[in-house]
Amino acid sequence: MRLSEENLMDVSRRFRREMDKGLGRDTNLTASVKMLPTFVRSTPDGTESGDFLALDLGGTNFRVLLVKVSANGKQKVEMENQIYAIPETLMRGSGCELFDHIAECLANFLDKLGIKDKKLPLGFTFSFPCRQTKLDEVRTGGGDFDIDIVAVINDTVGTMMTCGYDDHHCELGLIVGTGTNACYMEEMRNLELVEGDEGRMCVNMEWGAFGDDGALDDLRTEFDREIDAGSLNPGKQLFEKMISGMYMGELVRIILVKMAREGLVFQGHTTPDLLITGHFKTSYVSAIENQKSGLLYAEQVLRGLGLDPSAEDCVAVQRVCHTVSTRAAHLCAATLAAVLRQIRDNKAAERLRTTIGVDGSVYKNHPQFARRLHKMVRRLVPDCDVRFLRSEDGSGKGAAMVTAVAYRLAEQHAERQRLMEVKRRMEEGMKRGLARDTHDSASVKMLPTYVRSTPDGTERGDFLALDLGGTNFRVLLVRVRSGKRRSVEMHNKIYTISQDIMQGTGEELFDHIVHCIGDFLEYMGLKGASLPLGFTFSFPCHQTRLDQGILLKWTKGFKATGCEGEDVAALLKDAIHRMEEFDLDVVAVVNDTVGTMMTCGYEDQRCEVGLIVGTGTNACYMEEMENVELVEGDDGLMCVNMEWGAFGDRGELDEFCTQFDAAVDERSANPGKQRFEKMISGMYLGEIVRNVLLDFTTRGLLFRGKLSERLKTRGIFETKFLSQIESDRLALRQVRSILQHLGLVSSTCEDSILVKEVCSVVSRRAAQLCGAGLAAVVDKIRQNRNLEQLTVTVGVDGTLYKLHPHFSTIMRETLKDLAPQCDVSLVQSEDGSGKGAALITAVACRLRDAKK
Ligand code: 0WK
Ligand code: 0WK
Ligand code: BGC
Repeated sequence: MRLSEENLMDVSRRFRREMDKGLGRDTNLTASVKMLPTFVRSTPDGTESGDFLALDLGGTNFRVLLVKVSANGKQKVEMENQIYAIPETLMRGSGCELFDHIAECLANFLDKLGIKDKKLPLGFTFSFPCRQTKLDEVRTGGGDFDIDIVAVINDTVGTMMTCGYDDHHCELGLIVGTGTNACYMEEMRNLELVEGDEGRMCVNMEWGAFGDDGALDDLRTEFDREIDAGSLNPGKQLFEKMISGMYMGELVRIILVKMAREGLVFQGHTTPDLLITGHFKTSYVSAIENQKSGLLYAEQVLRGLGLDPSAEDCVAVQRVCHTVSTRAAHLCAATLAAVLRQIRDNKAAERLRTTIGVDGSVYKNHPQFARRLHKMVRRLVPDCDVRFLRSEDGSGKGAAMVTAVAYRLAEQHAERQRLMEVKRRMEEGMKRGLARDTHDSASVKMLPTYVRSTPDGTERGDFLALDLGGTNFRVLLVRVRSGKRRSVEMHNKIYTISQDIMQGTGEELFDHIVHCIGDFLEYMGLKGASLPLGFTFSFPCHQTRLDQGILLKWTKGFKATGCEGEDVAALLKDAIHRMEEFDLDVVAVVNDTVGTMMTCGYEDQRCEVGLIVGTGTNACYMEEMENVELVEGDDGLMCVNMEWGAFGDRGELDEFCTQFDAAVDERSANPGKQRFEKMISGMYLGEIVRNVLLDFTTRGLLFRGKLSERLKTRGIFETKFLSQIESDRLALRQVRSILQHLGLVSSTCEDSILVKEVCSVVSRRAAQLCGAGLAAVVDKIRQNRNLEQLTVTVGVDGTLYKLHPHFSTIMRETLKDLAPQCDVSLVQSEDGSGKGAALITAVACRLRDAKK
């Protein structure tokens, strides 16, 4: 029974070979160590939350658990559990009776907690060898069970997950209890039984069966053979029978019987009790090995078995216990060493740093066993830093974690499916807008902009630019220099556009614009100058040439009369004539997305997309002329202003709209219009949050159900509050000060947490929808050019994109996930679209002068 280090190294090598056989598609069936795929692919990432049920069957105790996982900033897990007996008769009776009993225990538990009506997801720790083809399916040896649960896992997997929750290095799970087994995270490329090579999956090794093919016969002793012969499953689980708690005590007993019969102990006497299987409990072994009280304890046990032991007998018994448990610990260390080498080699690491989650009554109640195991592992694999982490919460917590992760992944998958569908519908909407036959009925208008080329560096001159439609109205003077020292110098002044002017008459609006221009020219000492002008007019305009734009409809709260259906360039010229102070050459009317693309394109030639996420949202991009059916000609490119804010106006997004979106739309200035914009842009996010908070308060989930008058006020929850509340730097108490500003003086800490959660859900959805829309755009450009991989730059502007702490990151992640064949750089525009409008004007002037 004593195994040298050389023996153990040899066992370790044999076991590694068995692992390879188990992993191999062709060799798995004959392998003794089955290396079973578990379909557990990821460990908790801290975002899991919810209530989960868990069953823990297969160890000493059968447990039913309720596990509450919360993820408010600091993840927390609360557990309630109840132990139920599994009578021997049921363990050996019919499967149906066993599962009926389990169901009764579950029902009893739910009753006790008064949660019988709640349909909670359940994770089932079923600690027996199971072949799985997916996480929630099992096929046990001899008979099929198919029950509706979210996850079925082995106790080793549950233990790894339980420990992995506190130590992210944990990638192995070890059980040394009634039985023994281990699992670890294996590279998918090595798992031939499962499709795919990416990432890792947890493998339940079922190492208890090591040696069932004779691999350990030279090491198994006559005592091991006797145990096996007397067991319920002779020839099976041979490694387990050399190690685990179900057999350790029995091994000692059989050895003592032999020694007694050979007169080596108890003066050659045996007793009926000593001859009965199972009468020398495994728990005796560790107690007898105890340095201080072991011998005394040995005497008590032996007297309990009807023996009259001498002091030497007790020492002999203690030595036998030491030998049996040491061999068990060392054999366990040998197989663990093989697994550690596998992981180290998988990572091609010089040194492996890892953690093993451990559970089981032998490991926990037999301190010498644990110590010997640690020591031998470190001797067998000196190039691995191994931490052994005792599982204090049992594998039930791990099962709940697997369920929570499965739920999170299922939710993420469903979310991704939804976003993929949004992308697909946007692609469809783009094609409808581009096509002559379907353009009129299309929601995404895909408006030709007559911007066909980007600056070539020869542009020069002074240009005026107006930037209307965002938060600020700007008048700019842009000085463009060409040649080697080409540069763009800008001077600008911001003017306000009051609500009255936004919603007054068109004449008042354009007179105000011209008044601001006059003020700016004076401020710049350019009174009476006649400069070419580029007009960034950030509303949907139908253009048949660059210097004209028929306003299709107002958005973003503008409602000035007498403008829709009119050429805004003409309206501007009329106002200039009315003013009679200066004359301007209106050369270009451009959308802010186009201006933004141009501004960024001046520095980065790859910039072919413009995106605005501000008061409103929209995008433009360079489309193949042959696809722009509204404009004659098939050569080259033209920038298309998508006006994607209107996506959904024909019901494309109905199933993604919530009651809160409907409430915001109904009370907006343009109900039924700009549905995509109303789910994304700064003008509406605050309102969506306010409506959610109203609903939660009415349902008593917030502010103790007390509505404040201020919270009922439309527009009171500004979108900037979302950016503030979600900023990681902002402590909860500052959230409360924003709530107090909203008249919610008695809000609690919990209220602040929930408000923060609502804000992040609303902004996250907005960023994801934007990412899905952008994925459709860049993939369209890639497909236009039949490219496997596209590299492109997107120029971005808008307050929401610039100020929100997480918007850009979430949008970028969604874009990457939904358009993996596009390498997209998102470049924030620092100079605004006015510069872009001036550059477009400069190009138009260059082309015009070239014709003269
Ligand atoms: C506690 C775990 C359980 C596992 C048991 C093994 O929660 O899933 O089966 O440890 O140890 P045993 O009870 O067999 O000693
Ligand atoms: C700055 C641009 C302007 C655009 C605005 C959008 O210069 O053309 O309309 O961004 O962002 P917002 O001001 O609506 O947040
Ligand atoms: C307008 C677009 C504009 C976008 C961003 C939308 O409401 O329809 O023309 O590009 O807002 O400002």
